[in-house]
Amino acid sequence: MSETEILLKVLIIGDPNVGKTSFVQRYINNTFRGTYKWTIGVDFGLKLIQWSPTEAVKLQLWDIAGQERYTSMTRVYYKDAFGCVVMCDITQSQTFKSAALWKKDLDSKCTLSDNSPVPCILLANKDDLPIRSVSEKDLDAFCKEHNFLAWANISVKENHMIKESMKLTD
Ligand SMILES: Nc1nc2c(ncn2[C@@H]2O[C@H](COP(=O)(O)OP(=O)(O)OP(=O)(O)O)[C@@H](O)[C@H]2O)c(=O)[nH]1
Ligand SMILES: [Mg+2]
Repeated sequence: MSETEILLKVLIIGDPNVGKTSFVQRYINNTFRGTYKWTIGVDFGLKLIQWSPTEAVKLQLWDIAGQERYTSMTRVYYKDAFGCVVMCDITQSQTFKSAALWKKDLDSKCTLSDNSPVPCILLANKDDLPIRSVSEKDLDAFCKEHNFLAWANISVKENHMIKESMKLTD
């Protein structure tokens, strides 16, 4: 039986230090490193998902450095994206404000081929920490206001909701 393989480009964006690279490493290699080494430009990850006996999906993850929001390179990185994860840190309310700016930046520079917005989910990382700067009610409202398909609390450190989050649609 021949197998169909589809390549899909998924962006991972959000402020520096929210855990984007950690998320990609956890999702692909199931590893976690407690120290911070900021990304320069963009890193890539590849995850193969067996969708059905005859169909495989290759997710090409574009892990974009948080510092890049202030550069014009984002337009180049966003090109041909099929979906997007915007990540924030539940202990840092500023990272939610930035998530809205990242989403605006994406929507202003990139759409799907039918001109509709690139589907985006919001992941609130570091759920293992005791400090919470944004309530779940606020997150619901934030998602509706900024047109995210869905949101989830995750902890890359504790491997909580990582695989599940990549299947979120609503
Ligand atoms: N407590 C806790 N720390 C985390 C979690 N995920 C990531 N971190 C830590 O947060 C820091 C930043 O993680 P990175 O994944 O490098 O952040 P980034 O978003 O890729 O940052 P830039 O590359 O600068 O954009 C590191 O010290 C991680 O160990 C988590 O779920 N819980
Ligand atoms: Mg990084």
